[in-house]
This record gives sequence, structure tokens and C-alpha cells, in this order.
Amino acid sequence: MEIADHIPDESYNREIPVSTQNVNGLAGDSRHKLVQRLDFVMRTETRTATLTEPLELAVVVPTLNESSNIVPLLEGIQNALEGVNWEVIFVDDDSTDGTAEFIRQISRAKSNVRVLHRIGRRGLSSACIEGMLATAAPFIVVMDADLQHDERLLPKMLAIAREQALDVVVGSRNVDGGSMGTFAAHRRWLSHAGRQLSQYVCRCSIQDPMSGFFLVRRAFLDAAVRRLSGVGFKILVDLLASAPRPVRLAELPYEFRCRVNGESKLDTTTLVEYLVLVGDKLSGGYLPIRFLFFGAVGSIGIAVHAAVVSILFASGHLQFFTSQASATLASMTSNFFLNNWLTYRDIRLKGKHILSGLLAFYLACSIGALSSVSIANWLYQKHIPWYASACFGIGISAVWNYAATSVFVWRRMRRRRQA
Ligand SMILES: Nc1nc2c(ncn2[C@@H]2O[C@H](COP(=O)(O)OP(=O)(O)OP(=O)(O)O)[C@@H](O)[C@H]2O)c(=O)[nH]1
Ligand SMILES: [Mg+2]
Repeated sequence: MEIADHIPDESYNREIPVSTQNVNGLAGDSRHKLVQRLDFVMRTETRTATLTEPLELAVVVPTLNESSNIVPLLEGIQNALEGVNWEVIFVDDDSTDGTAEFIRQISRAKSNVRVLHRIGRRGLSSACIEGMLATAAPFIVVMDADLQHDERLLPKMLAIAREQALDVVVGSRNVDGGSMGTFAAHRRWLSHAGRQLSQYVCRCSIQDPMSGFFLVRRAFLDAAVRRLSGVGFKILVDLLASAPRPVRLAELPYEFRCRVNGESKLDTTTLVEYLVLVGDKLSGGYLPIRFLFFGAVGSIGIAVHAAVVSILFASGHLQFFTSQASATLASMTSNFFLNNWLTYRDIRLKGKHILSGLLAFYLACSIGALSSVSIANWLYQKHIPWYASACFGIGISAVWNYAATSVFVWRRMRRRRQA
């Protein structure tokens, strides 16, 4: 049964239906409390930009399946920013729990709440960048939706940025008074390692570069935005490493809370993406990231091929031709799944698209293999040494496989998924 609460909105002189039907994991009493809190959010007057009182601060919140956190988050921001002219921009990557629609319903009554709904896209950093670009506010805060960041820090961040003319103010867990809360030991270690690594690319000294809670001055963002990589989770490191000049920065302590509702989106690719980000910054942005991943996966494919041939042929069970054909199929299959998991993680194929993607991948790679053999053979006949001919053939097939599969497997499938 749908729970629809008709919340009177005097400014519109009509009832705004807000459905909490899709709010994840909440039932009975909790849902009732949520409805009351939503009512508070909808009724509370917030200052909105006018000609005499311009917008002062935008809060950009990336969301992926965070429907149960939206109301408490808005409530917290609203309480913290009393007297400030603010807006909040949620950037949602097509959450399956109805987060975007839920926010849209709130937006109909509250003009300072907006949602940027991205379809066929993934990525926390790119979501933050697009959210920051969607506002005209002179100061922008990026914070998570999961209530782990202390919204009471918001007015202090704004005040210190103004008073000391700072570019960036970071909500920090690693300065006096701040804490990681109940963060697991391995996450603390990862955070520490990430901090050490960030020193090589950031244009300032910072204790908590892994923080996802920070304020940035619009003018500073504008100067750095074209150099941003937009890869992965660590948008603050990206921003600090993209600065055209040394950054004027302060850190304010806060205690990192634990997540109560919803699930963490961190996975093993987060670490890989961070390494890619640092590599990209160290190379001055010239690293062809996807191609390098594709190449690394291809090398693993060679190892898979060699292993399968040696097992099947050396064991004496199969002829060389059959062993070779089985190994080719095995390596193409493992390459497809590894590329889908890593190289194209932001546009990953799922569900029924996996099978059609795999078949398209087989086809594209078979054409690549045939061209590689023909070109290498032709060069060899022209008296080019065998190793140079072979390398050239491999190079040609790698470029072909990358170009063809990126267009015909991942991008084409993505377009179909959007249709
Ligand atoms: N738009 C968008 N938001 C994302 C994406 N991945 C994560 N988020 C949001 O980014 C914020 C941080 O994600 P979390 O999964 O909480 O990551 P974390 O805080 O580093 O990790 P935990 O401590 O385990 O919660 C949350 O508001 C997520 O909903 C994404 O791909 N796109
Ligand atoms: Mg979190």
C-alpha cells in the first residue's frame, strides 16, 4: 500500500503529495516518524535567493540508494543553516530505491532542494563535479547523504572561509578534536595509506585528504575544474591536485559517524580508482586510463590462455587445435568479465545485457585476432623479423579490440539500456 502524505504548503496554497512508499528499509513506527520529520522539513521556512538576499551556500550531495537518509539529512542541514541563504543539490545516479523521485517530490514544495538525475552514469567524483557546476553559489559544500558527516560544521566552514579568504575548508577526522569514530581498522589503514600517497599530488599540506566533506570557494573551483580527472571516490584529492596555484586551506575537526541506514558503496574498485587518480595526476592528465586497464586485462588474458593450453594439451587429453580453441574462448570470456568489472565499471553491463555483450565481445575480438594473424604474416613475408611482425600484430589487435569493444559492447549496450 502506498503511503501518501498530503502536506499543506501555504506558499503554494495547495496540497503537495509526498510519497514515502519507496523509502528503503523503513516500516511501521519508523516510517511514521519519518513522515513527521518530513512534515517538519516541508513546513519550515528557509531563506531563498532574492535580488536583495543572494544565494550564499550550496550543499552538493551525491546519492545512490539513499532514500531513507534524505529527510534526516535535510532536517539537519536546515537546522544548521538557519539564517543562511542556501540550496541543496542532490546528484543521483538513477538509484533503484526511488531516491531521485522522492527528492523531486520534496523539490516541488521547496525551491532550494534540487535533484540532478543522471542516467547510465556512475561515479561519486563526477557526480560531485556536475552538482558543483549546477549551482551559482559562491561557496559550495560537498557532503555524503549517509549522515556520517556532521552538518553542524556547515556554518563554521562558511564563516572561516569568508573570514580568512580560504579556497577550501575540510571537515577533518585527523586534526585535534576530530575522530574516525568506529571506523574499522583496515579502513583506518587504507585512509592512512591514501593520505601518504596524496602528498605526491596535492598542492598543499593536509591531514585528511580522504575526507568527502569539504567546502570550496566557487572562484577556486572555476580555476581548477577543467583539470579535474573525475575518477573514483576521492574528489577532494582531485580538486587539490588540480589547483593552478598553492591552495589556501583550513581543516575543522569533526567526528565521523557510522552509517545507520542504507549500504556502503565502497568496493575493491574504489582502491584501484584511487591509484588511477594519483597516476593520472602524476602524469599530468595524459594517462589513457581505460586503455591501460584494457591492456592490463589483456595481459591477464594471455596468462589465462597459456594456462588453459598447457593444462589441456600437456595433460594429453585434447589435440593442440582443440586445446588452443578452448584457451582462446576461456581468455576472451575472462577478459570480458574483467573489463566489465574494472575497465568499464562506470557503465558496467548487468542482467540480460551481459549475454549480448559477451557475444558482441567474442565477435569483435575474433576480428581482432584474424587481423593480427594476417598483418603479422604479411609483415613476416616482407622480411620483417618474426618478433617485430608478431609485436606489430599484437599492437594492432589490442587497439582494434579496445576501440571496437568500447563502441559496440559497452557504449552501444549503454544506449540500449537508456532507451
Ligand atoms: N551519485 C552517486 N553517488 C554515489 C556513488 N557512489 C556513492 N555515492 C554516494 O556517495 C556518498 C558516499 O558513499 P558511501 O558508500 O557512503 O562511501 P563512504 O562514505 O566513503 O563509505 P562508508 O564509510 O562505508 O559509508 C553517499 O552519499 C553515496 O550515496 C555514485 O556512483 N554516484
Ligand atoms: Mg558513507
